[in-house]
Amino acid sequence: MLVKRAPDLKYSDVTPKGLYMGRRNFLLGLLITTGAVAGWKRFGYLLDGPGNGSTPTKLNGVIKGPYSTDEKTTPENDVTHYNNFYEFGTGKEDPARNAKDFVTSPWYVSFEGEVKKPRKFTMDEIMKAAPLEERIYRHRCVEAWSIVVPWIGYSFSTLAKMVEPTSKAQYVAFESYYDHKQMPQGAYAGIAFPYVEGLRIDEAMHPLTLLTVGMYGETLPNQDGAPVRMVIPWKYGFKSIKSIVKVRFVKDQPPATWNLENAHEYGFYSNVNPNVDHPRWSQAKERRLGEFFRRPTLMFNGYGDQVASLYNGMDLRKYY
Ligand SMILES: Nc1nc2c(c(=O)[nH]1)N[C@H]1C(S)=C(S)[C@@H](COP(=O)(O)O)O[C@H]1N2
Ligand SMILES: [Mo]
Repeated sequence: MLVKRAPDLKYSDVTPKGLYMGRRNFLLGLLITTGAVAGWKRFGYLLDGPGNGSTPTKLNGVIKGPYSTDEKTTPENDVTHYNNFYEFGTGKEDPARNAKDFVTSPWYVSFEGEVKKPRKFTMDEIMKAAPLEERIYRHRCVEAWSIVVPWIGYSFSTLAKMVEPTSKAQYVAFESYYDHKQMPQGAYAGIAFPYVEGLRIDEAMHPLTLLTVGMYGETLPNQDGAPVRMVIPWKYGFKSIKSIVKVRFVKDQPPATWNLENAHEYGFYSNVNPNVDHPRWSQAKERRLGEFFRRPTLMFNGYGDQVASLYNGMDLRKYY
């Protein structure tokens, strides 16, 4: 049975009403009327910088990161208009339309559980914790379409190390933001929210696992998981959880949304594997968005050299 869980803190609880309504002027007025000059620095990024809702802004000082594929990148318009983000509707074009006014600042990501230094990171702290890298990764949805995206971020492990996970931390549980007021279409999606996902600790700490804050040179568009999401390129797309607010280090394998909905079709590991079909369709091939002919799907989505050793001795038909 599915139990709906509520997030500890609703976004509407921590956000000034005007901002919640998506009015920038409210914040400007607030700063001016309260004479909050000191607040300017703190809220500066809300006004002109990362994660301020629907308009992606240019990210400066991005360096070239490791592991980039030299395959042709998918046209940005395809990547931003063919999405899975069920909180904003189940149609592929729904998120682009319905996430336009999604309020993504202020934003906090809480790191908690089996760590020595639990803390909440502000979006500003996340943006500044490490140099931002562009990494061109293949991304493959379990529905047999794929994209090649110049993501921007840095290894999740960089931030994780700052909270000092203990030896009890065997898995990492991720949770997306959910607010039915901002995401009314979620009520019809047929899955439980908040969206949750999980990784084994060694998968989470693998350098390929990207804490992602941007793409195509800019901050993330709302429909692609603003202001911060995960990208795990050797796993099916649903592991790459969007708009995260909570990261919990835990002892036991955590729940994962699609696995909760249908464990028979979606395993916890969900490594891209052309040899293990989905019960309802083949996973042997995929269609790259913008292309006509399907191409063979690669084991671990082509990242086997980097990640195959994580699964030594595991039966990947059993742990699909
Ligand atoms: N919170 C949340 N994260 C999510 C999803 C979702 O519905 N909600 N869909 C997943 C699926 S199935 C895929 S394929 C990718 C799609 O990412 P993209 O739209 O940026 O291509 O996001 C994943 N992350
Ligand atoms: Mo997906």
